[in-house]
Amino acid sequence: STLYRTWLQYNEVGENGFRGMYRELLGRIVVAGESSGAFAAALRELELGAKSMLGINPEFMNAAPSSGSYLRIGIKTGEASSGDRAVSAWGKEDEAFSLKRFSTDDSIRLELTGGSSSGVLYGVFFLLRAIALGMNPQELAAEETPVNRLRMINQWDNADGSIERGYAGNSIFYEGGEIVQDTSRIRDYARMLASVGINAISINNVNVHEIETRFITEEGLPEVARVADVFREYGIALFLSINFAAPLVIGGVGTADPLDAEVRQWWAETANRIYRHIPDFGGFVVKADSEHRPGPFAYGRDHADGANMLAEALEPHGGLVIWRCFVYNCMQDWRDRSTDRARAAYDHFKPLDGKFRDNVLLQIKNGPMDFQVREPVSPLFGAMTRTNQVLEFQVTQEYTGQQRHLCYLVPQWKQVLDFDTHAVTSGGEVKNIVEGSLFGMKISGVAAVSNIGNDECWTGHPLAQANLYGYGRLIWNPDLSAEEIAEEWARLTFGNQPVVIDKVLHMLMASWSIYESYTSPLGVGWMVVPHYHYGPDVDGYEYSRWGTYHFADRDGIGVDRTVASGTGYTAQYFSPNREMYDSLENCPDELLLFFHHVPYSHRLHSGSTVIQHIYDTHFAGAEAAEGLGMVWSVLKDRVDAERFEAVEARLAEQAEHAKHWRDVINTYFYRKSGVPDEQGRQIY
Ligand code: BDP
Repeated sequence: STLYRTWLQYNEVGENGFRGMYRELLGRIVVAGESSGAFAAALRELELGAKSMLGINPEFMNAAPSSGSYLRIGIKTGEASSGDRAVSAWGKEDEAFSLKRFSTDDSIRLELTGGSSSGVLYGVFFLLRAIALGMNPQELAAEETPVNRLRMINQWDNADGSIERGYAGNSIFYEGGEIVQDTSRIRDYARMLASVGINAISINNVNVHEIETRFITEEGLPEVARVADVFREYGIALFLSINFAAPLVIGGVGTADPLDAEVRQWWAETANRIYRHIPDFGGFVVKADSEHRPGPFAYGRDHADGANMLAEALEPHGGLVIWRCFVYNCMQDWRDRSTDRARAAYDHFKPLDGKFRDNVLLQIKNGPMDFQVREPVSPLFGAMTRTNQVLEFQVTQEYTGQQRHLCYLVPQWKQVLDFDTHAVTSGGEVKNIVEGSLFGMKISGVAAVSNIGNDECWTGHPLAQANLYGYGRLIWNPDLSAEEIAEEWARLTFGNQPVVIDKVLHMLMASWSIYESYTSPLGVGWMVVPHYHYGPDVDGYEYSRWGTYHFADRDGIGVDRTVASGTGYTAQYFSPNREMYDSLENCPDELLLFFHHVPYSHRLHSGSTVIQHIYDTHFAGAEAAEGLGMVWSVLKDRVDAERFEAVEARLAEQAEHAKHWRDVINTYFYRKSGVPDEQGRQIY
């Protein structure tokens, strides 16, 4: 169905899409060299695209014809395919591709060269995308190298088939405690991921239960290897989330102490076993000492001890340890105002800079809290200069409407990547740090929690497909704009009709700010129903142990994180960010309540008071949410019924829930503050 095919619709291309020329070009495909692995997948994809968009079956040949048009595909001479190497040895050049055009008067020849078979695959997806977008073949030329080396997706799927923070059905990987027998949907997913340049995946939840702990046993591994085979075809390395306590839970070792010789031996043997089954296994993702997960703290060891122990076991095989920095006290005493969850990652990890082995990467969430609709950038970026880093985004919309509300997240990610940490005089943007060259990291990149499940459209909300697409495209090239990406996605997904593109683009680009305006204000975050994280509950977390507070009382609201009177979190940033956030005058409005506790009468740069801003944005946000549905309704008959109705239903639900948010938030603050709305609108 059109829902299932996402952005890989491959609709028939008409004459104004250069059908004739493309038919000639793809009619003959010269394949230089051996085509195995991702190269073979690339050829299959070309065949499919040519058939579906152009109605032809390309003739594959191994020598160039003497005349006429053709496409020649090959791997840069002397380059091995990346599939033959451990992921730690991949280079960006392996995944690069070039597309060169040699046209004559009556023919067009294209030469596609990949740095490896993966490069060929990315080049083919580029070419097919160009055809679908209606690009003129006479203008085709490209030279692309991915900016980030590791471009990863994290599945939070559980073996029982459920998905932690999944909003699009059940897992496509597991059912009833086992890996699914029929892997065809996993293959379709691998193909989707490869089409936007993803090259790594972890296939199980970071919270590892006993059942998934067994994935690394002699019984579990042949099953995992079946999945690795599927991803390998598309140049994607497979990782597993592991349980730090595995030696205890399944190993029969009496401890999981990282400095214990028996434990180290157990992990070394486990690594040997894994690589016997999966020779190009990517490595481990580890959530340790976080939200009740086991970790090195239990043994009085630090995170470097824990990560290095695993790294040593994987090192002979070229594997990586991706160690998450989402470490904080989730059992704090809410009456004690001296603790601040925002400080935790930096406080834990900054002192360990330089202590990690070369094959350890620290995975850092984009913000210091937890994927809120608005947060400052994590101060860890730039603060660690001698440690490999991976930035973590959340594509699944846990706190951003759970795929029931429209929220295109690429603009948010873009802001994070463009944020200047000021760690160096110039060029200290987050994108330059995670890309690796600024501090000479051995390997680094970006990871994100996936938003897919076994729903027909993969992502629950059909328009949420744009987030998965956009994530891949953005981390391949962080200099693309959120708008360019949205437009590409809209064209590939719905075709090139101007009015459709125009409306979809408008909806996507407005959506993040709309969602923000009717939910928690001015960067304070949370105010959601505990545990589910959907829908408003202003005090849901206020008197709990999770460390997520807004401190609203009758006089004011916000978290004081300044140096002089607050938690001192602002000092974790480099100057001048430190001073900017610390100052009530200079702190940007959208983050005001993240950094400062202010009276409701405090005047924002925008000119309105905090309380009036809350009222105004909530009225306007609910109205704008309703407006989204009206924009979409214009597209009836221009988008197929299946997709039209699916989106229409979600937008109707969003409009209703936005009103609920508006009323709960406005009423709460009206009752707390006693300040009436200047415009006298109804607040309950
Ligand atoms: C939070 C989620 C929780 C995850 C945790 C994590 O609420 O389900 O396990 O992050 O990242 O956002 O480990």
